[in-house]
Amino acid sequence: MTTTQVRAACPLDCPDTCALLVTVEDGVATAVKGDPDHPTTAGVLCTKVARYTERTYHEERLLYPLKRVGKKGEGKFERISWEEALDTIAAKLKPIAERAPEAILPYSYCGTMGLIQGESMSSRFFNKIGASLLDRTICATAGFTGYKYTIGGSIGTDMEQFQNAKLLIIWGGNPIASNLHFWTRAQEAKRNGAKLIAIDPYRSLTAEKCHQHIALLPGTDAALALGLMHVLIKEDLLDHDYIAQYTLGFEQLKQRAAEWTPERTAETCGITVDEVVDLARLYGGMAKAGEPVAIRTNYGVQRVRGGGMAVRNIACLPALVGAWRHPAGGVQLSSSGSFPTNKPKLQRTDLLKKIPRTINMTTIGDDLLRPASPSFGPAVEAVIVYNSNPLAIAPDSDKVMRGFLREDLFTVVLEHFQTDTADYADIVLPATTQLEHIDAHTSYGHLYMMANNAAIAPMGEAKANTEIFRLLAAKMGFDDDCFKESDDELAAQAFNAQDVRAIGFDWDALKQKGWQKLNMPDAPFAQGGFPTPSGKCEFYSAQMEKDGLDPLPSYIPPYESAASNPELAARYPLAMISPPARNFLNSTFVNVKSLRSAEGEPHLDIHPDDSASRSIANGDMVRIFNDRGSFVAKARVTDKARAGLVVGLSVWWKKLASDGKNANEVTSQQLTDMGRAPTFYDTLVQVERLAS
Ligand SMILES: Nc1nc2c(c(=O)[nH]1)N[C@H]1C(S)=C(S)[C@@H](COP(=O)(O)OP(=O)(O)OC[C@H]3O[C@@H](n4cnc5c(=O)[nH]c(N)nc54)[C@H](O)[C@@H]3O)O[C@H]1N2
Ligand SMILES: Nc1nc2c(c(=O)[nH]1)N[C@H]1C(S)=C(S)[C@@H](COP(=O)(O)OP(=O)(O)OC[C@H]3O[C@@H](n4cnc5c(=O)[nH]c(N)nc54)[C@H](O)[C@@H]3O)O[C@H]1N2
Ligand SMILES: [Mo]
Repeated sequence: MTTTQVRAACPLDCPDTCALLVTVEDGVATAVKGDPDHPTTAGVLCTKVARYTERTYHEERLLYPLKRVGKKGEGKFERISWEEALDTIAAKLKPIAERAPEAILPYSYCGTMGLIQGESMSSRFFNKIGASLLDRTICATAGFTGYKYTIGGSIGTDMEQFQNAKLLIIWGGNPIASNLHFWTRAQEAKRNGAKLIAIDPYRSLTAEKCHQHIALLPGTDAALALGLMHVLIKEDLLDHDYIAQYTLGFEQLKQRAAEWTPERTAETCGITVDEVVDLARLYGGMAKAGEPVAIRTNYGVQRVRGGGMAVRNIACLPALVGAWRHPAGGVQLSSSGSFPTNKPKLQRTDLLKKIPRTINMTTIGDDLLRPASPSFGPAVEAVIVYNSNPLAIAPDSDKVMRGFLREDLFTVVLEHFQTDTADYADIVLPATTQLEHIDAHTSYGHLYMMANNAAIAPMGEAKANTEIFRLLAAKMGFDDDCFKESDDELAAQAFNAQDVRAIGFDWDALKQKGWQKLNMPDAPFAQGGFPTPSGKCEFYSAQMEKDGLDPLPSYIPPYESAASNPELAARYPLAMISPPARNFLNSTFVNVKSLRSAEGEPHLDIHPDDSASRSIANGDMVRIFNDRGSFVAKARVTDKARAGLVVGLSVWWKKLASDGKNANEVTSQQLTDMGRAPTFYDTLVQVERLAS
């Protein structure tokens, strides 16, 4: 028997981007382990990726191209050859490409985070056609934009520093589920005497393990940050020198923050005055004493109407108290902006003859149903889905389904499995998993460039996304050289080796080593140097004013809350959030039995006060509904959800739920204040017990 160890990288949409060691015995991957030498992975994997071979060798893996023989959505397919599949697709796309190229729409997100199997050959293909551009907003663009206005880019505290913090505020994140290797460091900080505080409307796995949990109302984080600024300024818990040298607009900010008394803040956030004042005193007081105070803020705060502003306000706090002076101080939202990637080269944006229209992936529900019009352009006639599962993950799901049901829509899905979305495809193409292809990776949690080697041969007739688009390009008659580049040739262009951060980047060397840290300072903004227009942390942003936004930190209430929409709240009195379940990765892994068993079935956490008034007992089946739709779940009566809030951990495959539906039946297509992002956690519902 020959046994080898192959260096790989986890492709999942998670900040940790782990370095993997894959054991291969006679061509079969038998184990996936965390690389013990990689500083952030440190030999540990989450439950999901430890079972990656179970997913790769799953008996339901798609191994051959398929064509639909049943009705859309029914899931009846028949095996066809690659030749037939590619010919069918090219024959459909060619006339559309000639007549109305924007009627062709790619739909993809982060099923893999790889720079190569993500957007490289696929973008070249769609750019050459002149297809509609896709605004990839479904996750992070609200916070990205709010942070950019303030800090200048997605750069923050190095993940490898958090264990040295003395105060750690986990703000709108559940790292035990979604950022495990940060949590390891948070625990180390705790052992070293740090205080951990969670800010989250739900007592998540993480909030439960922190010293303090501040359970504010969803969508009110921007107000809490303003209240903290108020107290910091009033009690002079400030770093005047840092403010004077490295920030812009303090005097205006002071006036704005003056409006946010602890009383008003507490009222808006549904918490106590003491919670506001004590948190500000602790944060400002420790910073003043020279202790490292750090904030890890995540996606939980962003999925509401004012999500961009919430992140912006939070990002102002470290500059006020001078927390950036310490490597273990500051704030981390995402580290993605630290990587000098070469996306224009990988994606060949220069192939575009003109800038096509852009369709927002968040509003796919409306956009697939939209007829041709002068403002919209042509109706969408063909959609090619890869690295995503829109039927399960996009908001206002009933509309998404109705769009994909259109008989005149031609749908191609590149997938590992027959997902909810694949059921609506005309042609399904089998894609390789991370063990079967190569890729280059950045991370949005740490600072390592990562390489993934192929560990095994493709399963069945599966092909890598890149190869599928290469073959399609040939069928379309595209003979540009860029469609002939191999995955290795693509990966060699992944990072800009002239950039000081990636100096010496060499793909062959990276493949051998597996990972290489970016060349970055320990404390990125200790001496200012913010990549904003002014070079400072912008409390006042002229760019925001230009963009029609309030240039100062402000509070934008949710679309759907008791305070902002009492009429709606009279009918739908409960706020619903649907954050990630620990054993799933968005909708990936829901079909892996061992992981699904760990989650059981779709649940709804509901506070005892709210269940009692509805005669709901623990374990009852309940219907969750609003004007957009409904879904069914099993009630868990628990005070983990604050009163007035219900929590349905997600994202379930619809077809694996008893009613064929999931939480996105009730979420809306309304967009955030900035970044054109979804508002998954800005949803009012009613809940009723199902007659048994
Ligand atoms: N196991 C697992 N890991 C994942 C994922 C997964 O599905 N499963 N998904 C990955 C992806 S794509 C992403 S974007 C990240 C997301 O992971 P996180 O950044 O952790 O964000 P969320 O899970 O959206 O929300 C985290 C917490 O925010 C809380 N929250 C909800 N609304 C609010 C609010 O208004 N204010 C505050 N302060 N908190 C709120 C939720 O209750 C939840 O406990 O995780 C990644 N990692
Ligand atoms: N209600 C609710 N909805 C949510 C969220 C929530 O918290 N609540 N979270 C939102 C967030 S943060 C995000 S990021 C989105 C995520 O939405 P998506 O990016 O669509 O993520 P997944 O649901 O995991 O689907 C990814 C799919 O890509 C496939 N895939 C993986 N690798 C490859 C590959 O190499 N080739 C091909 N062809 N396919 C591949 C997987 O099999 C999987 O089916 O969901 C959003 N939706
Ligand atoms: Mo995400």
